[in-house]
Amino acid sequence: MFSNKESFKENFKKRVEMLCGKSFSESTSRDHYETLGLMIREYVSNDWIKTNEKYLAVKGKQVFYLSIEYLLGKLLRQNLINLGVEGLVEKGLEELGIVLEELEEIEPDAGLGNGGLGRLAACFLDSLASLNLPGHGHGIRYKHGLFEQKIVNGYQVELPEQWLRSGNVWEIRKADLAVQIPFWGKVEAKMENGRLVFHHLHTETVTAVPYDVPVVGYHCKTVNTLRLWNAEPAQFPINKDILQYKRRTEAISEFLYPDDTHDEGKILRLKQQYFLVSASLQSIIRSYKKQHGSLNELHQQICIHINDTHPVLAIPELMRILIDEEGFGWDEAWHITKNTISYTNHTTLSEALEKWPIHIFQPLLPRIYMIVNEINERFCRELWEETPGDWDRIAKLSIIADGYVKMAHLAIVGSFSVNGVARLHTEILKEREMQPFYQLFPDKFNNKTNGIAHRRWLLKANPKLSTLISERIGNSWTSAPHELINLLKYQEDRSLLKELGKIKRANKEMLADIIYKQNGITVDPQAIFDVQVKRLHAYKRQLLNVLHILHLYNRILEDSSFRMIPRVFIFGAKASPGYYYAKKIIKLINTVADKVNNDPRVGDQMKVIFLENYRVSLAEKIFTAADVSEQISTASKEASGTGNMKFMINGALTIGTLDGANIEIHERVGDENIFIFGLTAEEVLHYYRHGGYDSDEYYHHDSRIQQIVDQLVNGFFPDVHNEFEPIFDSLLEENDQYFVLKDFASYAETQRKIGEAFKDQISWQKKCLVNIAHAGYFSSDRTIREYAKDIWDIHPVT
Ligand code: 26V
Repeated sequence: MFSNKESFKENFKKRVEMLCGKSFSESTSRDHYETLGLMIREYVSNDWIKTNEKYLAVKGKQVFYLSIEYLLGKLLRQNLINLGVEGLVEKGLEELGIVLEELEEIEPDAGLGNGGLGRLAACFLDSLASLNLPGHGHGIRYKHGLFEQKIVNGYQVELPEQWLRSGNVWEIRKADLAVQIPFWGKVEAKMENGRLVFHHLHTETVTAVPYDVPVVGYHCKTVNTLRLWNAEPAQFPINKDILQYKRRTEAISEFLYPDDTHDEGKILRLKQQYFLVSASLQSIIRSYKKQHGSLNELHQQICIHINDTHPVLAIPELMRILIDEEGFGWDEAWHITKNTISYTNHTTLSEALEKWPIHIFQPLLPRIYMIVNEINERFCRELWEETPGDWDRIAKLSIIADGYVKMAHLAIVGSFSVNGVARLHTEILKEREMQPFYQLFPDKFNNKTNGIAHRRWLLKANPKLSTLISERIGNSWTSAPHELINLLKYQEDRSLLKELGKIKRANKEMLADIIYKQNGITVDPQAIFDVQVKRLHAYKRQLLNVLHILHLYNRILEDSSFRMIPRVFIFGAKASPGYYYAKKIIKLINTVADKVNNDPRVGDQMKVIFLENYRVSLAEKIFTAADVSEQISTASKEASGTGNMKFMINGALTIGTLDGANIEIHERVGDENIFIFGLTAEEVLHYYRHGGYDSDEYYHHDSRIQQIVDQLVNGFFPDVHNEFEPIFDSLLEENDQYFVLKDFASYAETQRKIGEAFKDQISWQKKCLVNIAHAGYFSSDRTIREYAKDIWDIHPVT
């Protein structure tokens, strides 16, 4: 049906009428979107089946990627591109009077993730399929993805997101593959045939129904599977309140958690985690047994990767299946489990490391708790035998301590590989946060610097730039992103550099239109587009950016000779609904924006824009239109960052700290092509350990800082008295944990240099070109190849 344009058109028209039960002339854009989606699904189904058959036949190792989040965004155009039929379909539709872009608008973003971690999982799926690697995702089919953000009077307001409202063309419900997930109840131990056997009784059981989504590889025949689990009532219990049971059950896959900061709903979060893990493992083991019979060699045939600690219950769940259901002894089961599971750590922030109170864990998952307890006791016994009497060490390493189960400890002890997501992050894990574990298991620790799906973030998001690149270096970079390095040859090619500038300009015009539509503000595409888009967190320091804007505003008002290279400061960020401080920062950005944008004295020198409801599809339009990429986290805090790579590959220049993957970007592009400022991780960690930072000093000795900090509370923003006191206090009373004031001078000076550098457009574009050329390394194809080789031991199946 996609073999040529005419047959596509023919087919499409016929199907619209068949599927929608109306004549083609009466059909709507939604009819067209759905028909096209179903055609694509039908088209890939053959390769999908064949891919699974191949994986069975080849008998090589397979990986199952378990993640509580997948931030997929939209799939329509990416699928067309990967299938190699985008041009044909776009043209064919056009001849039928249909604009593909309008159909894309109809597709809702699949926003089953919070930020970097969930988007990474989505990028990995693209790379796995595109590299013909046998790798499948398992996740939860949340009815409501990440909340929709509205800005009302400068404040964030959250609305439930409704991506499934009109159905989802990409999924197939597989009711026959449903599995049962038990919660609560009691465990009974019995001697049976000379063996202690455990029965989990009086449970409340939930049915997990899989919905499969095809993951289409780029220009290849591989179609992998993302299996998303939906929670549904099992057989209705007698003598129970049926409605309440139904509600409790369905709640499990109702909402994506927007954070883990709050106690309320904690049981539900743990239920989600076990639900994902148990459903995934039951399904993996069932098909494994069909293929292999026994589970003796499980660890040689499959790998189960856990994306952060959220799916760490895979460890005790696999133990449970091996022991309780398959009759393995403890030691054998432990050997298999430990060698099947691998784990990625995504943060060292202590407040983000998961731990579960025993009083919640034990009653909800009694058998799983017993197993975790046994793992812990055996582990502590080993520690004791190694260093008898060293209680301190045992207390530090123990999986269960102080009434909590520490999920990262369980993940490290129960897996064969622990990786960080950028070199600095892995070093901090090894040398500081997880140092005693590193000493114990040095061989488990390894680094896998993150990457991004260049086929989404460049090829799809930025068609103009992609075309220009292909004209110069050929189009094999789409499958071999390191070939982008060949662009370095063109550093002195003025015509190419000018072309680059023109493309950026066109993308900026498109973003300016969006800004006008959403915010009613006109921005000048000639100005520097300076962008910070990411989740709102104190450590990411959106505050540093907005305080600097306030300072520039003060200068414009006070110094009539001061002229700025015009800039548009663009923000996009969601704050966790319960994260009070983050919400204050959003209000501050919008308050500063109001003041700056409405002051005629500022004129065109600057504008401040907060784009509401930042999400994947909006991100695609923002990254391509940015000149400056803000990556300004307090050094040591951002594990990797991936937005930094998305900006880079679209030719934006980074202003950044030596944090996360910024360090590796800096190393590749060199001092000339990036703007680095601020404290190093070592300096930050030294302050944390030994003290010596006094934010008051910076307040008293830098009049610029004093002025902006005072403006937070002195009535400068007249309608919002007291509003920003918590921010003021965080800077002075709480001694500025994130070193905003300490890094201010260096940030301001570096921003000044950026303004200067922008004046020479040819030299600026040359820097952009060098960034694009080096971005190939940060493709998730490279990252996934490293996982495949060093951790999973999986190989392409073609
Ligand atoms: C979560 C929370 C929740 C409680 C409050 C504090 C806090 C701080 C951080 C987090 C993030 C948890 C895990 C995560 O999303 N990490 C991100 O993973 C990305 C992909 O590896 C990486 O690029 C980001 O640097 C990292 O923050």
